Amino acid sequence: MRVAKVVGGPLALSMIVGFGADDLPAPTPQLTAQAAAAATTPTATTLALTTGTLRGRVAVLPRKPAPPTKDYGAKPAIKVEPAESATSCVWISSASASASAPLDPATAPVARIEQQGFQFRPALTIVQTGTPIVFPNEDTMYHSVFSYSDTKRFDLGRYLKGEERDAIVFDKPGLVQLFCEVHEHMRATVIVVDTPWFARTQPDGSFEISGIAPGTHTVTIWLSPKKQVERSIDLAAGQTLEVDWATLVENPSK
Ligand SMILES: [Cu+2]
Repeated sequence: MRVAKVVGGPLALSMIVGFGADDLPAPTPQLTAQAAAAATTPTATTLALTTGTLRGRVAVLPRKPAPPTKDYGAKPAIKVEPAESATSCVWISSASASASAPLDPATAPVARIEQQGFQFRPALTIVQTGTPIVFPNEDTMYHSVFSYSDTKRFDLGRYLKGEERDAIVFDKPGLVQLFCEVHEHMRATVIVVDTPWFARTQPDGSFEISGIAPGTHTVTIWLSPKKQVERSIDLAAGQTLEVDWATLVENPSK
């Protein structure tokens, strides 16, 4: 049978099901590659069956306004772009010691917070403990990133576009507020969490976290440095749990 011989895998079969045996086209290299890829990703399938997904919406509060942009005395005058839209963060506390262990900074993915348009981008970042973050300057003038937060204190000093600074490793869970010593209006927040299951929402509050171990978990919804809310979920293997917590600020008892 020509059909059975073409390529293996469910993708290839579903794509050729509409053809009669006589008008079946020869498989293209691209089709073969797709089928091979589908056949060699059992890990993703296994993960989907053994873990769960949390998806939904949470509230997003307006961000506390930063001080107004001053005349910083730059010549020519700097062009300050609008700050990013406000977002929230969601994370799921892990009861598993291995999942909640800090990442090894040597192998952890490096996060990035740019200074661009005289704003931090992103303005809100969530990372797992142990994650290094780099702070590249993408503007044409000096920035000087620093934090006085107990969770992570550092001061990168003044540097220009293209000048490298070492990554900062965020090695303790907690909240870090970032500032620029040159531009008083620039603000950003980093949330460091002891869990691999976290998300930063879209500006409309939507989010999705996958790969979560089944069980009963506490979900933390971070809305501002002074406002976070907890919820409990029961998640089964293979389940996608849909939640709507968009109004939880108005109804805190809900
Ligand atoms: Cu700056």
